[in-house]
Amino acid sequence: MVKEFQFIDQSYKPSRNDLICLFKVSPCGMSFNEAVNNVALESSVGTWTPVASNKKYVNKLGAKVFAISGNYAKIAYPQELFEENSVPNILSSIAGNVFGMKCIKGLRLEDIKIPQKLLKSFPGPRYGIEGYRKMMKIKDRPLVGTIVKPKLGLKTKDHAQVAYDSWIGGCDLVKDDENLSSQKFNPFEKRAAKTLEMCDKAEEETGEKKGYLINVTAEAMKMLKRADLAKELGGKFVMHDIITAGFSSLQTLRENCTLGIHAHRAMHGAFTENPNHGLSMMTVADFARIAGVDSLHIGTGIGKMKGGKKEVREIDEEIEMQRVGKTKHRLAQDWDGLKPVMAVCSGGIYPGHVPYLMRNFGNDIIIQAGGGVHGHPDGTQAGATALRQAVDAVMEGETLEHYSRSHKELMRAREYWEKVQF
Ligand code: CAP
Ligand code: MG
Repeated sequence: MVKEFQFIDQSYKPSRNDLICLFKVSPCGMSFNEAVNNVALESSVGTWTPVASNKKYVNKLGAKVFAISGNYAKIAYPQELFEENSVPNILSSIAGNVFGMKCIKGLRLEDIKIPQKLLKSFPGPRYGIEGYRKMMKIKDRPLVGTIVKPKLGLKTKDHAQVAYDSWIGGCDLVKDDENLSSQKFNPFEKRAAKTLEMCDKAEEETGEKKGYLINVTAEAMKMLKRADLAKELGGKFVMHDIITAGFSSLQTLRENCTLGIHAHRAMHGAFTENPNHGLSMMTVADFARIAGVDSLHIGTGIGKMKGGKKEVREIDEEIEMQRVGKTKHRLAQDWDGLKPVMAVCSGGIYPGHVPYLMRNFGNDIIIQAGGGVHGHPDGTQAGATALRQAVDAVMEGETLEHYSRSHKELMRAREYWEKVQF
């Protein structure tokens, strides 16, 4: 182990061209400085011993630990260390081997700050919030969405019918569940044709724009074929499981598909939930924004999934604002014109949650409920109407209690779920 802390320089002032990482470090069997020095060297140009094959010019690419506060350290990486427009390449350095080293008991990448030139090499969202609003002709209210439930098992005809009932009831968006791709009971091609046909029918009958977020997650070539088919059939959106498929797959989709990209984060909990080890959802959101998703699940602060209000709000700001300030777990970032991503609040949501979500996360969100629509005592259409009514109530400055006196779907939903707490 290198004794001299070659990769620690607290007098170093990071340049505008450095990528900055905020790490929480829990050393194992050595001092904090020794451990963080190892993190810096292993995530940039070094290994456990000096190597004779090294060249002087390589040293300037070495990462520098320039700030240490408690068990947090900030590390600066020259942007030349990374390939432009490649999320997997950056992750393989800053989030690669370092998580498996014996010298740490825990290591958590809390946030990254991306320098301008590297940032500019990424496409960012094609549509984002404004693009979605234009496509859906919805000026300022939250978008109302649902997920077809049960999440797996429905045959294509029934899947399309549930989607149709949701749109007719008042949902703007209907999405596939994260684990529905092209299983035998509901093959992709048939599902795309039937459900987009129902989407068109619902648009005609309601006079409103409707969207189907069809899950194209699959092996890269199959994924692109599916995205092309969705476009051919008049689709506006595709959905992608950005963690299980990976950022390389997401970048392939962004580069080759001109539809709106809805990002699901299934499996993120495997590495975002441990406060002492892994990657924060904030870091995942940074990479999702630069890679070019248009909408991203970020949590709710109130539903069935983990993630407190403060954490979710900070992530919401990170994907929506042009400049974000630093906080304990977040680095300042200038997004330099990259389009804002639409936040998706989903997971155990029902109409009663709507005022909380709009109060805490604003109107530029997709409020999405699966059980909270299809579990309505009067069925899917009434469930969709109740969710839409809840949004309308808040937009009109009314309490749900008062609004539901004249809106029975909402009244029924509130009575039915009023005791549910997560
Ligand atoms: C929600 C959901 C979403 C979660 C994902 C589910 O269904 O379809 O995948 O929201 O979590 O399968 O659980 P319900 P997150 O509305 O029926 O709960 O948004 O936190 O990534
Ligand atoms: Mg789901």
